[in-house]
Amino acid sequence: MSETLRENREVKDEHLSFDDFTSEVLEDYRIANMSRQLSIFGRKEVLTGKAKFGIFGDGKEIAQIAMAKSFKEGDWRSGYYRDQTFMLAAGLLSPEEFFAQLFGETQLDKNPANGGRLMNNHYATRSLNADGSWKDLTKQKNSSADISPTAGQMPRLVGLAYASKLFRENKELHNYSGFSDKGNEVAFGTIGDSSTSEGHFWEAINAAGVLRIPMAMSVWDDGWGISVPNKYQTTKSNISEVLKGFEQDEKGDGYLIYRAKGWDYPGLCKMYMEGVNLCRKDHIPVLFHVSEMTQPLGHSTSGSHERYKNKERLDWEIEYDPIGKMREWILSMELTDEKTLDGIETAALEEVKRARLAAWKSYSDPIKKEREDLIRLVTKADCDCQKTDRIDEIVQNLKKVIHPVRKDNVSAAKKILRHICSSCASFKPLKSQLQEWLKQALLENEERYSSLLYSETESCVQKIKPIVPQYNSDSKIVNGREVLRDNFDKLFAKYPLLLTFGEDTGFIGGVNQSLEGMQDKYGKLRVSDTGIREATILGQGIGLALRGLRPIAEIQYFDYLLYALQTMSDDLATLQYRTKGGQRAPVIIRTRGHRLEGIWHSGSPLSMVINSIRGVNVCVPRNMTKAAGFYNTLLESDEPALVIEPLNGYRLKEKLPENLGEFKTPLGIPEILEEGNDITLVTYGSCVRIAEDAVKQLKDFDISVELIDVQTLLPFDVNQMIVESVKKTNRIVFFDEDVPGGSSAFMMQKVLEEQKAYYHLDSEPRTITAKDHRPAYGTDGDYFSNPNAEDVFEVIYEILRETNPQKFPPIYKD
Ligand SMILES: Cc1ncc(C[n+]2csc(CCOP(=O)(O)OP(=O)(O)O)c2C)c(N)n1
Ligand SMILES: [Mg+2]
Repeated sequence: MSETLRENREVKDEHLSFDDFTSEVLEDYRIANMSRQLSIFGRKEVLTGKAKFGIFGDGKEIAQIAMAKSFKEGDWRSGYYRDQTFMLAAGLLSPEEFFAQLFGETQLDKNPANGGRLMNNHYATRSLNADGSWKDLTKQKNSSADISPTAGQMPRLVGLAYASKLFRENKELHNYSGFSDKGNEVAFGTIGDSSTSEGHFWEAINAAGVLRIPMAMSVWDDGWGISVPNKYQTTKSNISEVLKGFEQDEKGDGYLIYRAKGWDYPGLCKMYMEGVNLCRKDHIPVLFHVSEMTQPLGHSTSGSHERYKNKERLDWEIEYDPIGKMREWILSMELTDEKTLDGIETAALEEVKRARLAAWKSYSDPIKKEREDLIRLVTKADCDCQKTDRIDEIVQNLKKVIHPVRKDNVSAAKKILRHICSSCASFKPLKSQLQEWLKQALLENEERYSSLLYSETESCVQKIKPIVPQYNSDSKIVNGREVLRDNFDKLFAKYPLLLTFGEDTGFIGGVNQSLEGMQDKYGKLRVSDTGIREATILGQGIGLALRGLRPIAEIQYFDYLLYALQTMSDDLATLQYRTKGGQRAPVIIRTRGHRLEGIWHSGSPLSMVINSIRGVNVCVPRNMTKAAGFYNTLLESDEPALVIEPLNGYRLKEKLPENLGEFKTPLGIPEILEEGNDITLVTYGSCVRIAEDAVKQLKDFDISVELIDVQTLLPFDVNQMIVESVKKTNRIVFFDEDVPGGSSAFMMQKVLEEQKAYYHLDSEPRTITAKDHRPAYGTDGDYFSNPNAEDVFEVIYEILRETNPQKFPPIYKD
């Protein structure tokens, strides 16, 4: 055995026999070849029209195989669309599943990552059973669910790695053995070289360095981001070079940074084994920079790389193809002969062809059968109606589609229905049968494509029983912040998995002191300060929640949620939907808003969230008791939520409930705060107090207002009680301090269109909002930018004046 081989054997396992070592290498070679063929055939499937789009992991095979060797049960991946070889090597993907994803297979047993909801190479393992209960995450290898936005995987990676630290260092968590084996899990990240240009990358790298967490980050460096080369992406065109400042110092602080070439199989194996071992054992973050990777098939099926890579580069990519290099290495090490390797290559090719056929059959057969059933249904009747020809034409066209999809069937059925005459005797049963067919098809497709945006388990927010706050004669009157604080105290005691973190959250207990004393009492692992890094504060929450913890991630002010909005919208809000119930992250995002000062503390851009985070509940409590009640509900449920506390309420007096930690504010249930007959006024959050003031002023003028606090915007009035109010008052105004056409318009659409309040209106429905610009500074800036009690008075007075000009004469000059 040569020296190099002996050295390379040490790369693996010193107890491995030569035969075992050889067979492991050859198995790796098989996987690499199979993966390459998957890319080649996958691309063909797109180019021949059987799949819509394809993006593949060709050229990245060998490093991923090496990485997979260190990926153990309980570990987590947060990666991107090049990782098919890693998934194959880790045993988390079969060739059939690869094709199923490419075709858009909706059966979960065939496409467990996403049930046909995402394009190919977007992976996820299933953490949950069908009933929503947790699987034992330590007994399986885990991949968090991929998203397409470059570097979008980074914030969550911080949380996945941070969970190991908590499970190791917080002894109270050691008996949660289904989530972690005392924190011995590593979170593996992967990212493309160009995506390291994103802010999320830098924020996450810094956060993981500060937190000292077991994050094993690999950069797949192929020198390009589509057509844009490294020199436009990275300072010095070298990511590990510029990350040097993060490298471990003599005190042990910082990253271990490793470098290897994407075609160097033994070097990669050695690097990962050493780096991941240290990462796991000592919870040191590690960066693996894998350069000289190739991309033989180009970026994706959308274009060809010959357009932007010159001949020299293309030739280099052929020469340094990692699979070719691995083959050379195997032969140079005399592990086997050419013939055996040829045999492995052929077998890999055959396996891919078989998998492709099987996956296609499984995907297309049910659709073809659906088409046949539809055609049989339509053609069995015989009729001489004028429109029979039109129906025949639709059927003939449907028959002609070579690769039918469900849309073809449903669209044809809808069109045929239009042409079936209602009078013809022989067609009458056909009409009802086809209506029934269509109804069933739409229901099934609703389940396929629109289910599980929100939880559908027994722990969904709708199933948590509300409990009212209880008071007795000597219940204390306290500042609002104390209601929150004392309630959090109960919650930390009640839920060992609960923790909170954010800017100023730990040592001082929050800028508004609603966590005063909590760090002293519950420790730094449960109540902690973070850097100013909103995206990774949220990502920290998502990753922790994915691993079974119950984080409250605090964003200091609502306006600053913009920094985390991409993560909230693309990652958190879509998580359950995009895995079709395979994963969930019931993180609570706690923030405060409404009316502080000026443009960046307006606290009111609700439309910023309600239209971008469907899938996350949005709670807008009017006081701290309501807010505390939301936390109590949410911690019993399995859903994520944003809770916006009313900033000006921390020092307002509230009665301290006796059943702290227990009372529960329901979501989606508005509250009628004042009964009235003339008009319904709908609002939320801090606007409630302004509305109450206006209602009082209007009473003086004999105008009776029914005041409703919606309490949550998502979900919105699930029992449709606002329309009941409109049936009584026949008039409605929606009031908030968002921009015109913002959340007030959202509420209006819900009530007028969904609840059909339109049919009960006697007056024009109105909205009262802030100005288009964000509020100016100071009391006057606020008064002239935001709606106030006078504005509410005037709009309502005007509406009533229209109905009775004598009783309500004009106040101002027109
Ligand atoms: C935020 C965002 N911007 C742009 C894109 C479009 N896009 C997809 S992949 C890609 C290039 C990524 O290059 P790199 O990170 O080097 O990964 P590679 O594809 O080379 O492996 C771009 C620009 C995207 N998905 N997300
Ligand atoms: Mg690249």
